[in-house]
Amino acid sequence: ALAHNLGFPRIGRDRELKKALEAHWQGELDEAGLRAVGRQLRAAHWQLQKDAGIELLPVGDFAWYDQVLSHSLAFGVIPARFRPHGGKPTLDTLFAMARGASANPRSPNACCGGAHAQPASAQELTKWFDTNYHYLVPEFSADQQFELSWEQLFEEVEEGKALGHNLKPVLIGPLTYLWLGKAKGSEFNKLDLLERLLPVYGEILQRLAAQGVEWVQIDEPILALDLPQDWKNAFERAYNILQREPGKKLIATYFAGLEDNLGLAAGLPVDGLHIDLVRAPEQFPAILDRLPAYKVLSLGVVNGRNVWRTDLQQALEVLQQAHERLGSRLWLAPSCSLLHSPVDLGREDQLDAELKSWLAFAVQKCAEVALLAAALNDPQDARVQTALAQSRAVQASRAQSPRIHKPAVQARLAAITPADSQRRSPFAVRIEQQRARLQLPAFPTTTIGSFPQTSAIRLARQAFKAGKLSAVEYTEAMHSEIRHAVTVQEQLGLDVLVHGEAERNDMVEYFAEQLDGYAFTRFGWVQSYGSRCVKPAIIYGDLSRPQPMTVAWSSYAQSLTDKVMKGMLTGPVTMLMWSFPRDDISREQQARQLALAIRDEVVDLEAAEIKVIQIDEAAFREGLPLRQAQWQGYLNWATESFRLCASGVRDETQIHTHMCYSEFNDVIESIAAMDADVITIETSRSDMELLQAFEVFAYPNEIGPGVYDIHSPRVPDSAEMLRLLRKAAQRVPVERLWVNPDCGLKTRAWPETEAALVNMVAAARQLRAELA
Ligand code: THG
Ligand code: ZN
Repeated sequence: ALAHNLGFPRIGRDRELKKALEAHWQGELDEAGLRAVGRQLRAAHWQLQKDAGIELLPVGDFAWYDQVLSHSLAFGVIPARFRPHGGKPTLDTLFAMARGASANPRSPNACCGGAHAQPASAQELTKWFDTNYHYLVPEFSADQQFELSWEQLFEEVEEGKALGHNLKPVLIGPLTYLWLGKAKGSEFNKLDLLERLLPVYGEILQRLAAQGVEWVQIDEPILALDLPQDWKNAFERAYNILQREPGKKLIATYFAGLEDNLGLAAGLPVDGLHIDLVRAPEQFPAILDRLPAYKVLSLGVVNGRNVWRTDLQQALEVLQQAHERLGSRLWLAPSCSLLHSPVDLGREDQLDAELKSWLAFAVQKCAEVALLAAALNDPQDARVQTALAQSRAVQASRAQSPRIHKPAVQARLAAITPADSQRRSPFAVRIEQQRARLQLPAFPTTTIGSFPQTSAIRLARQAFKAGKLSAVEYTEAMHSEIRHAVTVQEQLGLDVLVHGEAERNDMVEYFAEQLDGYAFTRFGWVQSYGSRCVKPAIIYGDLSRPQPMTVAWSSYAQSLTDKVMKGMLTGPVTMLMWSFPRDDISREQQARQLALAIRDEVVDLEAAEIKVIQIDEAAFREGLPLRQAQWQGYLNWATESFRLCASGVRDETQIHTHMCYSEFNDVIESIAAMDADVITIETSRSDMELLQAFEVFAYPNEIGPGVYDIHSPRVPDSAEMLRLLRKAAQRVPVERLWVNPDCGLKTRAWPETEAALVNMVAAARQLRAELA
C-alpha cells in the first residue's frame, strides 16, 4: 500500500504564515519577504511529511488566504470590482478579494473614471462543509468566462520538483467548485457554466502533465452531500470530458459517506477514488463490490479532523482485507486534508506525558498513515511491531484511565429524567411571572453580553496569566472594567445590563478552562479563515464543574445597580462544536455532560439573585450534519442538551439564548423547542428578512432581532434602527419584541459602541411613545 496525504496545514507550526501575512498587510513585510516565508513553509512541510514516511506529497494545498480563492484566481473568476485593468491578477488582487479594497487615496477613481469610488467589499466567507474553516465564496455571473489566470500551482510544482519530491497536485473539482459559488446579478443555474469551465481544467491537467506529474488529486467532497439529480448527471458528463486529458486522476471525497452517490463515484472514468472511513466506516467493504478492477482505492483511516491517536490495530483489521483484495491498488491517507488538524504535537511542552501519548497532530498523523502502509507491506518489520504494541498500550490506557472515566459524572447522566429537560411551567405561565418580577418597559433594551475588549483588558489578563499581576490586583482591574460598563449602561438607559465579559478570552475557552475533563495545548492552532486561527480545547474525559465559574463576576456587577443584570454563559452545543471532542463516546453524551455542568452554573446564578441568564448557542446551526437524513437526530440531542442545561431554574427566572448567523429556516422548529424565554439573533444585515422564518412558523416566545450590525464600526442613526424595528413589529407581536444589537460588542471600540447604543435606546423610546 502507498502512503499519501490529501493536504497539510499551511499556517506553520508557529503560525509563521499568519504572522507574515499580517506583517505584510501592515506594510512591515514586502511581497518578496512574504513569498520567501511561503516558500520556506512549503519546503518545511514537504520535508516533515516525507520524513514521516509519506511517499506522495500534496502540492497546491498551500494558499495565501484560502484554497477556494486560489482556484477563483486560477480560473479568472474575479468580480469586476477587483479586476485589474489589463494584465493578470496579483497578490494585491487576491488580498483585495479576501479582505476588501479601500479606495486608493492617491489616485481616486483614476483606474476607470469613477466606478471605484466605493471601497470594494470583500467576497463573502462561508463555512467549509461542517468544519470550522471558512472559504471565500466564488461569485459567478451568468455570462461568466473562465480563463487560466494564476500560475501558483505550476510554480509550486516546479519548486517541489527542484527539492526532489514526488508530488501530487491537489485541485478542487469542477462540480464542487461550482457548487461552492454563488450566482450573482441574475438567477441562473450554475451548472450551465460547467461546459465553459471544463476547458480550463483541461488546460491545467495538460500543463501539469507537461511538468512530469503522474497523479492529480481532484477533490469532490460534494459527492458526500444530498445532490440534486442534475448535479449527479453533471458528474458523469464532466468526467467523461476530463477523461481525455492527460494524467492519472484520483477523486477525493471526505467528511461523510457517499451513500446514494457510491455507485456514481466509484464508476466515474478516473483512475482512483479516496473515501473517508473515519466518518463513514460502513463504506467498507461495500465499496469493493462497486470499484472497477483497474482503479486505485485510497482509504482515509486516520482522522484528519480530530487530535486522537489512531487505533492502529483496529485500522489494520479493515486494511488487511483491502490489501488482500487490492494489493498495490490500495493507498492509505488521512480521512481528509490535515488543514483541520493542529500541526505538530512535538511542540507541546506543557502537556503531561500520559495525555500527550493519546494525541496525534498533523505530523504524527502522517507517521500513522506511513506506519499502516508499512504494516501491510512488511508486517514482520521490527519498527512496525513496536509501533503496534505502543498503539495497543495507548488504547488500553485511554480505555481504563480514571482521568477519563468518572463514575460520579456517569451516575448523574444515568439519572437524568425527562422532567430535567422541562421548565416547571409552559412559557405562557412563566412569562407572566417574569414580567411581574422584572418590571421591564415595552421593547426592553439589552446587549448580547460582551463590551469592547480594550488593550488594557487584554494586558491585565496576560499579566495575571504570567503571574505578573496578583489575584487581588487582577480582580480589582476586572471590577473596575465592570464598574465602567455598568455606569455606561445606566447612563445610556439600557434596561437589562451585562457585566461586559472583560475577564473572558474566548467564549468557549473561558469555560473549558474551568471544567474538569478539558485539556489545552500551547500551539494547537487550526486555521479558521485567512490569517485567523482557533485553538480548540480538547475534551479528554468525563466533564464536570468543580466550582462556580461566573457567579462572583455577575454578583459583583448586580451589586452595583438596581437594574436587572444578565448572567452570561456558553451553551453545551457550542462548547462541543468549538472543541476537539472525545472519540470514545458519542457527541450526544458529551453534550449532555456539558449541559449538566453548565446547568449547575445556571442554578448557582439563580441562587445568587441573578434574574436573567443568557446561554449562548452561537454554533447551534452549524452543528447540522451534512446529510439531511441525520438532521433530526442531531437536532433532537442538541435541543435536549440546551433544555437540560436551562431547565433547573424557577419559572420567574428568565432564560435568554443568542445565535449568530442568519439561516434559521432549517432549524426554526428546533429553536422553538429549545424553549428559551427570549432569543436574540442576527437580522440587521438581512434587513429583518430572516424574521420570515419566525413568522411562517409562528415562533412562540420573545425575540430580540438585532437592529444594527456590530461587525462594522459604522454607527447607524436612530431612524434606521426604528425602521428595522417597525419592520420587525409587523412580524413579531410587539409585546414579545426586544431591542438589541446583532451580536457581542467585544470587537468594537467604546466611542462607536456608546454612539450606536444611544441611538438604539432612542429608537426603543420612540416606539414606546407611539405605542402609548
Ligand atoms: N470561538 C471559538 N471558536 C470559534 C469562534 C469563536 N469558531 C468559529 C468562529 N468563532 C471562528 N471565527 C473566528 C474569529 C476570529 C478569530 C478566529 C476565529 C481570531 N483568532 C485570533 C487570531 O487568529 O489572531 C486568535 C488570537 C488568540 O486567541 O490569541 O481572531 O468565537 N472557540
Ligand atoms: Zn452573535
